[in-house]
Amino acid sequence: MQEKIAQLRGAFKDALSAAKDAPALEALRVEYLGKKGSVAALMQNLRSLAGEEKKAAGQVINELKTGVEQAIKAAGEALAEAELKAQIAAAKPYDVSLPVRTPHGSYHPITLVQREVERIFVTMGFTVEEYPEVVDDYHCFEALNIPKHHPARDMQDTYYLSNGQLLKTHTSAAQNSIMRKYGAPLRAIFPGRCFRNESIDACHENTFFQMEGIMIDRDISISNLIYFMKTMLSEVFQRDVKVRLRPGFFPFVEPGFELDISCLICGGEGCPSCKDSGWLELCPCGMIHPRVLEMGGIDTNEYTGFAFGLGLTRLAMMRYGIKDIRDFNSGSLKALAQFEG
Ligand code: FA5
Repeated sequence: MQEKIAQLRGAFKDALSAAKDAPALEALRVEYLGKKGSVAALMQNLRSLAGEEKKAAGQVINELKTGVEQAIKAAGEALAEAELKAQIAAAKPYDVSLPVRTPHGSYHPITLVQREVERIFVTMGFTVEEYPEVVDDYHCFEALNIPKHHPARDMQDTYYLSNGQLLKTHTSAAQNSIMRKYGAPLRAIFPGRCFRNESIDACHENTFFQMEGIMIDRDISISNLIYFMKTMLSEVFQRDVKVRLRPGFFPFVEPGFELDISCLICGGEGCPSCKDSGWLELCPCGMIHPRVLEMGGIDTNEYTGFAFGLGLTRLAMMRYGIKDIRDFNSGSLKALAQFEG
């Protein structure tokens, strides 16, 4: 019996070193450890032995079985590792420090225009401020001289929240806080997302961006306002743009104006983007109402100021020739990928 076991051990060693791949190893496993395999056959032979001899032979067969199992497992692992190494060696060399060739995305056209306008105003001494999108009634309306039940509230169909707060309808909502934060003199712009319950068409969205600006100092007049508006527009468009100023009513400015820009989509002929008028309402503005300055803690005997509410989304439409405002929020990657920046 011992001799048979020794022979089997020797034969297994030879067969194992000849097995060069996973199927060969599996065949070896079945041959030695399968139900009808060599080790099982040895176990059958144990029946012809008795006593100590049977016990000793049984122990040796078990050792053989464990040895065969471990050797096949180790050979399998060695084979898998060798295969992986061969695959790595065959793979093309890959340098992770190389620059990425395909673009990973691009800035949204509104972001591009916002940055451009910010850059222009920063060079003129303005700071850029941030303000939350959820605000209270006082800041969005009352501090802007729009008391409760004032008809001017109808112009901004508002999303009210159940806790009494609301989604900012215009960036003017930040005026009071910024005046109180910095006092006069003051030059600041504050871009932000605004929300109104609008009927949506080619030039109206329920979610759009504005860029508010205020300048408060001694002897500030409408001439300063016109100068800053013209400078900003000619920088953004890199050419002379036709603008018109007409009277506009906003309770927080006096006098108030509407600054319209000649539609750059149709060249002033009239199209859906400008509601067939040839002009696009872009930037209401005016001299800050003394009551608004007072509510902001500014001494009106000493200081005056102007404010404007630039329609950033519409500016982006004109800047890039985007005909329909709905494209901005469409999430169409094909449309957005055109804007590199
Ligand atoms: C206001 O929001 C005032 N707060 C602006 C202002 C600021 C006036 C400071 C005076 C002094 P108005 O509702 O007109 O005004 O909006 C300003 C600009 O935002 C518009 O000219 C337009 O360009 C843009 N805008 C308004 N509503 C929409 C909308 N639904 N979709 C896209 N753009 C809009």
